[in-house]
Amino acid sequence: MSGVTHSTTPSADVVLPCLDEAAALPWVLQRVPAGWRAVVVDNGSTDGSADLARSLGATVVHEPRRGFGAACHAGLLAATADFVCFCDCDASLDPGLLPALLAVVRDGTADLVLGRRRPQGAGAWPPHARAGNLALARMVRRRTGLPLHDLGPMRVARRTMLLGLGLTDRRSGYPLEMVVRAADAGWRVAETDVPYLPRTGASKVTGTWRGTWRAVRDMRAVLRAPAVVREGAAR
Ligand SMILES: Nc1nc2c(ncn2[C@@H]2O[C@H](COP(=O)(O)OP(=O)(O)OP(=O)(O)O)[C@@H](O)[C@H]2O)c(=O)[nH]1
Ligand SMILES: [Mg+2]
Repeated sequence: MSGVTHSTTPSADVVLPCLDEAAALPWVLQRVPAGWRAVVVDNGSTDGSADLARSLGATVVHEPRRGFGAACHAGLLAATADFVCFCDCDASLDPGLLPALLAVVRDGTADLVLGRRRPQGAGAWPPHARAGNLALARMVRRRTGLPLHDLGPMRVARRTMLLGLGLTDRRSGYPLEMVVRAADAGWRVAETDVPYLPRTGASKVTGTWRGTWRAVRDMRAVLRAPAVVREGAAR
């Protein structure tokens, strides 16, 4: 692996929200593209995730406030690169796929690219989570007019544009709020297929009823919120 960043290689920070993902971290971090920075946002892990991530070369940011959105947003605020990527830290998604997503933003085809999850194997996506996600995607299509099929956590956009969205959700509604506000700001949003693998370690959200219920509650709140018009948010 070379640490040299070639001038044609765009700089990118990969935000990895992390709550007790020590079992998955080695697999995830070794797949972050060479020359890109891994920003692991430790959300109060008690399994040594922060120390492990640091020992594997990642930048570690601490976010004491629990919640997927709190972790993602702390990572966005800590990022410095032109492009920011988001990827779950549970080995369900391969960060090695991110350059293909980034290329779509970089060549000007889209402002935000989402990885559309394509489950690999029976354990990758429980049926209730899949059904819920399909229903959610339908609501998002109706709300935004965007032809989306998934609201996956793997995504890429320009850092300054993401900051301009003024995202406020700090829980499970964060990924949905990002898409809704991007649509309201006139962004072009694209999807790219990505394989979705069974996660490493115990399921916290989609594999549990409590986690799923919380996610649905947070997302309904985002869909009910009135559109926010922000001056200069488009670029
Ligand atoms: N659930 C949850 N995940 C968090 C939090 N903070 C950071 N994360 C990380 O966010 C990513 C997504 O969470 P996951 O638990 O994988 O959520 P999911 O993919 O919907 O569901 P499972 O994989 O079935 O648990 C993982 O890398 C978590 O470690 C938090 O407060 N809650
Ligand atoms: Mg997961």
